[in-house]
Amino acid sequence: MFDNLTDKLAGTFKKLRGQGKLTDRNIEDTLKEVRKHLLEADVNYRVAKDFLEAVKKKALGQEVMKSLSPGQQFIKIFYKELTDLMGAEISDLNLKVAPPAVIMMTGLQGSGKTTTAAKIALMLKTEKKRSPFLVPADVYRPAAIDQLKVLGDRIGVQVFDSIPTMNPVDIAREAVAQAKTRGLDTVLIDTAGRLHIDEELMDELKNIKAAVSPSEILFVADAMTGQDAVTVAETFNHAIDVTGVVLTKMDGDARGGAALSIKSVTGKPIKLVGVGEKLEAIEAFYPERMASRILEMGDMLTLIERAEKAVDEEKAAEMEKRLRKNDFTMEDFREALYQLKKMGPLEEVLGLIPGIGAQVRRIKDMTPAEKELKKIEAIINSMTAKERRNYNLLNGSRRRRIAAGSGTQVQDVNRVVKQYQQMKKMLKTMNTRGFSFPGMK
Ligand SMILES: Nc1nc2c(ncn2[C@@H]2O[C@H](COP(=O)(O)OP(=O)(O)OP(=O)(O)O)[C@@H](O)[C@H]2O)c(=O)[nH]1
Ligand SMILES: [Mg+2]
Repeated sequence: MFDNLTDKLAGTFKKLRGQGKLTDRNIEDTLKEVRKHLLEADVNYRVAKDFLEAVKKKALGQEVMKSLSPGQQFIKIFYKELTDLMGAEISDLNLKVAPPAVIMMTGLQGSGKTTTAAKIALMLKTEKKRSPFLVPADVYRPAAIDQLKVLGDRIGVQVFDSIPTMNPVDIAREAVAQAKTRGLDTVLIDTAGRLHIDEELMDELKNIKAAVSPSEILFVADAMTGQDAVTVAETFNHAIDVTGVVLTKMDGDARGGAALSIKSVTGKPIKLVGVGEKLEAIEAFYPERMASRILEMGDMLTLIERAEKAVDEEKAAEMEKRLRKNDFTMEDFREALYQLKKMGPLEEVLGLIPGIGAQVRRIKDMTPAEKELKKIEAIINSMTAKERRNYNLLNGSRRRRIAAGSGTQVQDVNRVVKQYQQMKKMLKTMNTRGFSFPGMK
């Protein structure tokens, strides 16, 4: 999802590394590149422009934070604005009305209305303990009614028995009446798609809306169609005042344009995203998570925030210097563990670092509790200064001596050496990915 955009942004942000601070000049350069990336990702021109202006204003007004590098500072601002652009908050489906709540699915042909109707039904049934009623109101395409019946059967959800000669408005009205008698609390109306927007379709949707007063009118958009989806959403919204957007096919190689522009253009939140053909493949839309996925930073910002509070800047700077020289020693390792510990449970902290979370999960021994930390310290203290600077000196007999000296086992010493190596590797990974150790510049 949005891989291309993610890579390009990372490339641009990386250039901020090695810069002393954010200046008019490097902010301008960065924004120019970002603008190109956004337009290439098919983000609406005006949306991109407004967005970049907001980022610029914040970046220029940013007070200098000692513990953050320019790249980190910029990413922090960028991330916040990106989240706001997509809606800032999670928008749940509004079903808090006298039952049955009615959800109307709208959108162009092939956008995923029918599939999404079934997905939502399944989600409401399993997660919200609701009893959905699927209603095929597409009487134009011969197989449309059957398509929904098959899906309903598969997920054990009742389907209204639409007859192709019925009028879609009557179908909707009758389905709602039937839902009441059947004791079903959520009616999902699957409307017909069109290749293009036309008056007739809009009138039909308006009439259905007037007949059954849906609490949700969802515009289903194919994320792969980028800005086109946004234009169409605008038209639908004008005509029938939609309540939210579902972006489908986010599992494909959508470029991001639709996801990034649609909220800003229509003023309507993205509520759900479709991430596959399977009926389970639907997720709530979290603007924050999406922004962090786009920037591929795990929860880098949480980490940045904690780092601001906890890291001893002098020590961090010292460590950074050594790291630069690829000279991260056992002593630095010990120090790093203490610094990280101040930010919270080590595993959790490391898990927040992009590209490292997964690595950490693989390393089972990576959670030294207080006790474990003491042990590590004892082991490192039992090494000679030379060994701490060059762990290659730690041969078998030295390791046995160190174990004896620190009251531990050889396996413990081996493990510490291994953890040290892993930490060193991780820091290197962070470096090459354009991130530095919290508090380092
Ligand atoms: N990969 C992927 N495919 C999807 C997703 N949602 C829908 N599809 C596929 O898109 C195609 C069209 O889906 P439908 O649900 O039939 O679309 P529709 O809007 O009801 O189409 P019409 O009724 O013809 O207007 C189907 O092949 C679906 O399997 C999704 O989130 N991911
Ligand atoms: Mg359909």
